[in-house]
Amino acid sequence: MATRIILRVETINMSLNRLNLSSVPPSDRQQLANLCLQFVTEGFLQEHENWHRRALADPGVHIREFFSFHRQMIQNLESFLNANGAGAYVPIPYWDPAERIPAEFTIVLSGFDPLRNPGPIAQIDSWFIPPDVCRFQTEGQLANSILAFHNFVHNTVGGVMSQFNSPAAAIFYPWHATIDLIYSNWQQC
Ligand SMILES: [Cu+2]
Repeated sequence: MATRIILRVETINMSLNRLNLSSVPPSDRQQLANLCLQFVTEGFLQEHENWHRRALADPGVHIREFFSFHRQMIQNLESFLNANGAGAYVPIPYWDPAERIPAEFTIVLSGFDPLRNPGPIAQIDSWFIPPDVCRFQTEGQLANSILAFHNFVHNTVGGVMSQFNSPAAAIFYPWHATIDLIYSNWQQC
């Protein structure tokens, strides 16, 4: 069931060409997961935390900037991969939370809390998949609506994924590639 829904995402979103993380060979996943953690800097974690603190204080920030802020993070990682001879991994594959996190992607930066639950977590509701996603009239409505599910996945995976330092988890990036895929699909409506 989950596979069928995600295949629709892939079909609709051919232009972006994000792969499902589960279809990437384990050796490539290992390399990409390591690169994701090499990309993380202290300053990057701080920037992410600052944004989330601002968004907690002003819910309007979440609604207006949720997609663009996280898209910028994914694009920064993709630029890093391109600059380090790993352009083959661009665009970052997405993770379907209806599938278990691949073992290679359960790693977190040393010193941060390990993940508690590799899933599977939950299916992405068909509201967020074309053609239904096109019923959202504005980016703010879509952001407002996806936020609870996005948070639920972070919190259920647990460990550092449920904290301000969630970008210290390798799976953060494929999970936000999924969020970005939903946003891209909506933009193409
Ligand atoms: Cu997130």
